[in-house]
Amino acid sequence: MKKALITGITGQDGSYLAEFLLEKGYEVHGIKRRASSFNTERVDHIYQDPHVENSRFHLHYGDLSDSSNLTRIISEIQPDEVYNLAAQSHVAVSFESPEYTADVDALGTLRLLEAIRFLGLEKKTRFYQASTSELFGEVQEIPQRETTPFYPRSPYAVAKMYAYWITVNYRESYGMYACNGILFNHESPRRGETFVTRKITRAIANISQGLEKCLFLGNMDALRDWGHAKDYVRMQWMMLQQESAEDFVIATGKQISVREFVRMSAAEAGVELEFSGEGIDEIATVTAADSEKAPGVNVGDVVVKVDPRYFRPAEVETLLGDPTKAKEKLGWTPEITVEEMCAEMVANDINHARQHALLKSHGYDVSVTKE
Ligand code: NDP
Ligand code: GDR
Repeated sequence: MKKALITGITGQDGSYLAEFLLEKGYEVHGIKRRASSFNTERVDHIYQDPHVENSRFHLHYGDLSDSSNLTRIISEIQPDEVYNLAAQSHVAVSFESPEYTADVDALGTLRLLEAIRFLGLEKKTRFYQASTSELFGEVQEIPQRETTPFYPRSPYAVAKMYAYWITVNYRESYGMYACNGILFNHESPRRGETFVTRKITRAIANISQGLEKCLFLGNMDALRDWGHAKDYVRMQWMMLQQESAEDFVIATGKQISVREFVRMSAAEAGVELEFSGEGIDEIATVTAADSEKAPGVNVGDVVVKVDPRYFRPAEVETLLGDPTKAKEKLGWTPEITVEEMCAEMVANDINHARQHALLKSHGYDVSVTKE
């Protein structure tokens, strides 16, 4: 039975990857951080009681900032595959906490690679690094492919650039099977609530059910190549099953703006929007609403505004990936379109919103956490 270690198992990708590897028959180990409250919501459904014989799912306390902890965990598990998905993954937050982001996202990767080497596992353990389209930042070529030069635009992206090159360096220096998946944005109903797609689907759902009045966003002109996390974790595994390690761009090859994603999400919730104004004065007004699907909304309501707080000190305006290499060498193509993904996310958030609305109508005090 193959053993995999996933850092960041409690995150969006970690949870989908753990499900995927369990289905493939792996013994799955994950590193979770100590928190003051439970933080395993995304993997609770696959939790297996460690007291049960033959349990194939194990969680270990750990942190990418702690070398001795990582070395001990890897030494105990002796994994065949390590997927390094843990990171301070929020670009805007990396401007607030640049040093922490560098420690975890850049040096954390080095700590894992060095632990594998130090333990003499460099010929046994295969290593996947969660690299990112943010490396392309101020894009030098459209679309972006494996050979496109990097131009990172945030402390997050700069830290991830170190992680990218140290992974290549350990491959070239020590013959390790170590590779980078340069993944473009990928989302799902499990996406963190402060990333823009989930922030939008959640707010639109809440607004449609009368739980919120207005969604505040930053740069609505930003263009992204959005795929579904389920499609992308499959590719993370495929990259570790080749004869030799190589780096791959994973993307859909299509891009839409943040504004378009808002429009699409609202339409899914039965609300038609018209955008007007420019820059910080841009708003979206309801022009039609399905009273059954969206009882909380009326024609004429202004439901989206711009808040400059969400502008970033340096922005990545446009990202569009070229996944040709992944298609030709690995036979990978994404199966879920952005429209299907958006519909799934809105449906999931409307479900939550309806539950909240029901509780509220029965006198319970439900607050909606926002950023
Ligand atoms: P999430 O933010 O959902 O998950 C990040 C995970 O890392 C969580 O499990 C988090 O733990 C954990 N983590 C954070 N800091 C530490 C630390 N110091 N030590 C140990 N664990 C830590 O990210 P995604 O699942 O979306 O992304 C997975 C990886 O892929 C990340 O590295 C991200 O940068 C990268 N990536 C993501 C893309 C995307 O569009 N989703 C695109 C390209 C790359 P906790 O749950 O406790 O917070
Ligand atoms: P990104 O994702 O920065 O691409 O990083 P995010 O969803 O945060 O932003 C995408 C674009 O939307 C614009 N935007 C807003 N973003 C947020 N979060 N909140 C807002 O209110 C808002 N308004 C507009 C942003 O400016 C940006 O242009 C994600 C993360 O998952 C990284 O870890 C990963 O490496 C990259 O995707 C690929």
